[in-house]
Amino acid sequence: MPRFYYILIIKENRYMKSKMIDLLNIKYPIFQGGMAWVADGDLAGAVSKAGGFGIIGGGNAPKEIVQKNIHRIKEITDSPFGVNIMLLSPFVDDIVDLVIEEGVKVVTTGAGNPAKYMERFKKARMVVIPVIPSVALARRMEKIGVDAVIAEGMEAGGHIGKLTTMALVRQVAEAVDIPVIAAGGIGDGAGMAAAFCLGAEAVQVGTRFVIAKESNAHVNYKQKIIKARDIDTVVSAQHFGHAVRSIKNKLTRAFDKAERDAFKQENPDLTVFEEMGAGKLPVSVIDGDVENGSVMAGQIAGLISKEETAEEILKDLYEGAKKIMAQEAEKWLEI
Ligand code: TUI
Repeated sequence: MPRFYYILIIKENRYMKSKMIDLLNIKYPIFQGGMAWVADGDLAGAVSKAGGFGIIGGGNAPKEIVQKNIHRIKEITDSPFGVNIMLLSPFVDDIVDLVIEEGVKVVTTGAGNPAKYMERFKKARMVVIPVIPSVALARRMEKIGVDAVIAEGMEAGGHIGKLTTMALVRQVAEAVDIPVIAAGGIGDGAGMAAAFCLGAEAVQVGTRFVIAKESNAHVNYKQKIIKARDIDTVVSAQHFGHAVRSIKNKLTRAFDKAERDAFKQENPDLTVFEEMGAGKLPVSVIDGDVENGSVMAGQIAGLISKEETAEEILKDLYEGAKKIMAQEAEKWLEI
């Protein structure tokens, strides 16, 4: 009588197919936006540890601060993470040196064209994923050898382009052969599912992670997002600087007035508009002055109401998208 040995093969839980899961070796195809002042080592570490893709926001911070955050994330987790390089930063060259020195494997870029750094990134065998606001820039980025692009619509918080996520993601996905990550206006599973239907291989979520339990953003900032309605964000400095979306407050009203005044003058003083940027961000994120500081947030803020851990947010997004995809598939089956 032969003996049967049963070998129990415990398979790791299988997740969906996505080129970004394979490229970055992550569990969920969900990036946490590299938000200046908010996306520090603690937040990005919590997201990466839970299986998402945590990104440290370089913003306008000097090298030492970004380095501290990189060291912090390495303390929290061995999981993959990235650093966002904000190309308008006065310290951009230092941050490029830093990510290479620190052996950071993935960079995302924002607010410009990263072409002049590509050779160095590629020599260091880094994965490069720029944010792009148009099809033309997506095509140019594909030509210079980036690994994927983040198509960020104007629903996003912070510095934005002109197209909506719906129009941009679809057109970029048709135009390039590299993977597309959708961003702007995505805050739950339904938004995530919609992005995948448009051709995205992953999503990037910002505003919902601002109110994560592991986020060090000031409680006043978090409360502003929790209380915001769909119509409570506005775009400032659209005509005289870098367009920025944030929650309406005293600062945005001052900018509205400055814009109206500038329109009336032949040679308006534009220096006032530069201040709308990162200079006013720590006033709200760190000091909690949400009237005089810039409360950058996306249009999806109206949907975001609960402080949860990064892990809960990732699970809710993924499981929510999965459920909706299954429900829709059922409806679409031909009888
Ligand atoms: O960069 C962001 N969001 C940001 S950056 C930031 S800090 C800041 N604040 C005020 C003014 C300026 C910076 C706060 N939020 N998102 C990614 C993003 N990139 N949005 C738009 C773009 C973009 C725009 C133009 C990317 C490339 C681009 O290329 C123009 C060119 O050079 O061809």
